[in-house]
Amino acid sequence: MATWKLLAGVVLAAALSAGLAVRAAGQTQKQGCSSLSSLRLPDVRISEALAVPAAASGQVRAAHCRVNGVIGTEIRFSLLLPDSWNGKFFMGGGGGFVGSIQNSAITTVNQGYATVGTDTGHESSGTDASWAYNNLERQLNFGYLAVHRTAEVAKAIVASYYSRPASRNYFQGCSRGGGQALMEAQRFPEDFDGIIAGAPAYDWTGFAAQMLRNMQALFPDPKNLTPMFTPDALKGVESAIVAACDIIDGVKDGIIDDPRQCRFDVDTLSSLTPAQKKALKVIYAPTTNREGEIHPAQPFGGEGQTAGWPTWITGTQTPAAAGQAAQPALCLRHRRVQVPGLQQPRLGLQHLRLQ
Ligand SMILES: [Ca+2]
Repeated sequence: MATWKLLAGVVLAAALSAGLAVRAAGQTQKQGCSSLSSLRLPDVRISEALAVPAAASGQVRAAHCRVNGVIGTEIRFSLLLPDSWNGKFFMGGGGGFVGSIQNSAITTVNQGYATVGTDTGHESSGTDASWAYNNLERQLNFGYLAVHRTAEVAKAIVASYYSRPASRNYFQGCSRGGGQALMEAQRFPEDFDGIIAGAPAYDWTGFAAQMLRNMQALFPDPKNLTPMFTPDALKGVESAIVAACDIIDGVKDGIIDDPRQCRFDVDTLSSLTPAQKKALKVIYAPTTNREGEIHPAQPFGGEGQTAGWPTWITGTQTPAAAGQAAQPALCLRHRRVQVPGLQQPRLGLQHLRLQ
């Protein structure tokens, strides 16, 4: 009997204790959110710590504590700490040149993850790289440091807020975010337990050289930045290539399974001008400098896709084309690739010499 009483007492005490702990945790979290604004971390300024109620619609629906802040000079981040935490942390990457706080894993907060995103240390549109000019700190932040520092700071805030560190830490990103993912895996393998690298733009220097080379071919006169190819012309190129190479994989379905197997002579495209053919031959060739290949050739296929060539290769309008031309020069300078003409880069096509 005494044993039963003792056991019941222990169970009751445990249940009460757990219940009190849950209530205390809820109260503590709400108070804890606003108190995070006074959390002191080295080289970190917390600009906002706000309890956000649950929402019925939108990307972020779970009730959470939002912590915005700045690391170092200008690495901005936004961390979401859900009221119902699953004990884990999930960081999401950004796209292009980032330039605004982006978090491709932001919806994981609805599953209970604490999640963070960063602008990688500068403010710009995703296709503008002018922020990098003569600013080594921003270049390094964007190159690899901002994601790492944001992860470290976010994990410290998570541990402070929930009174224990996350049991698992994950990262996922696509495009530039995929490149961030691989950079993390290579440089800071302790940061995350699991990493998803989607369509990783990992050879930033290589494809920046390729983009630059393409710009030179497509805009031979730097005073004339009118795109050389209309969307219809690009669709014509794509149709001819698909017609020639679709069947190589054995199935005529409009898809070239392996573009590397495709052989196509652009001189057979009778609707194109000699200048257009010349530019295409450059684009379909590897990018090289005196030391050899910098980046593989652009594969055949996808020329007529709106989100493909017009956006990333040929340009859709004059300002975009001019902007794209300027970006690779900045990237190349950052990585100190020895490309003739780029040792003293200037923002003009006439100064750039790629082989
Ligand atoms: Ca096929």
